[in-house]
Amino acid sequence: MGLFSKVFDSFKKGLERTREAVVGGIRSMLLGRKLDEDLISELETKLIAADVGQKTTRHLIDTIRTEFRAGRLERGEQVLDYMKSEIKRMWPEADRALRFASAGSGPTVILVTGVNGVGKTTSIAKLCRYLRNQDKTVLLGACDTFRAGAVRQLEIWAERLGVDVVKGQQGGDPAAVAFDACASAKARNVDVLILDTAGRLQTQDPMMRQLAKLRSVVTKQIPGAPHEVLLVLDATSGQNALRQAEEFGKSTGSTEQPFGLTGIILSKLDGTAKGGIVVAVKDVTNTPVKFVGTGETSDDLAPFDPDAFVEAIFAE
Ligand SMILES: Nc1nc2c(ncn2[C@@H]2O[C@H](COP(=O)(O)OP(=O)(O)OP(=O)(O)O)[C@@H](O)[C@H]2O)c(=O)[nH]1
Ligand SMILES: [Mg+2]
Repeated sequence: MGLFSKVFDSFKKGLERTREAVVGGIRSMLLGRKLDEDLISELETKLIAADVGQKTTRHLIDTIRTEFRAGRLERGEQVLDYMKSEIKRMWPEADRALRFASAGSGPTVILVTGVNGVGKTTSIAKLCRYLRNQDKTVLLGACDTFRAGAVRQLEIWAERLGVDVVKGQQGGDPAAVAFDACASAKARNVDVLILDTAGRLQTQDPMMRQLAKLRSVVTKQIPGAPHEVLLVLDATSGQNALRQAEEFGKSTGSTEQPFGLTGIILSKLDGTAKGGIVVAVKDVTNTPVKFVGTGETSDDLAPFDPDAFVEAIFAE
């Protein structure tokens, strides 16, 4: 199966609830109808309900209205196609790929963060599998020393995936674990080190400072690292996820340095009818969604592909 169709299938599966509950409604509302001002207003309400965000909804509705008044859009069917192409145009090609250390300056370090229970550890297992499928060697660092059972959870994944974990003391300093993990990744010459961190609220200052400290330890150990700082957002939390993206994005951590998020993993897309949030995240942050999680196994991760996403969400 080609990569596009594989990604398309996983999006289609993951977006089933969104498609049925929300986009299905938009489709049946539009099909067979002549476009008029009433239909445009109905569409606006549905798009807001689909969680695609205020900004994108406004953009779509404004352009549809302009096209309608100019006589270029006349029927509901045309509106569907028009929305598809407009939404696809939102994402630039360049910024979605994972950034790796340049040759000879490795290992690549990926730091994963987010609030409690959003799916950080599971996403790390998925990412690990994804990288292993590309023949990369991976090491995990268990920097969640806070929650009892967190290290064990990561170890269970690591055993299944056949990779090693660097860990420290329960309750110990996560930055110390990060230090050891970097040293070990260098000594073993692995391609990628992924660091798991404890869940934290963007409003918890000490926890955010701890994260900034961890980050600077990594940078001291491996210049240029972390190459990726990925924020995991739980798609089922809707508008709340958007607020987290905003806050983590501008969180200073060390008070003078922006924290430097490089990407978003949007998890649990399979468990929600709020799939439109992929579009809304683009609205409120400049941080690209790099991956989406569509289930609980290590295979349920897909690189975010706007074309596949839009085709899947509008599929019949
Ligand atoms: N359906 C579904 N469930 C997911 C997905 N990703 C994670 N989960 C589930 O979400 C729950 C929490 O996942 P974790 O990976 O432990 O989340 P976490 O962010 O590491 O949690 P803390 O370390 O406690 O902050 C688990 O039951 C996972 O199986 C996903 O994409 N889809
Ligand atoms: Mg965790």
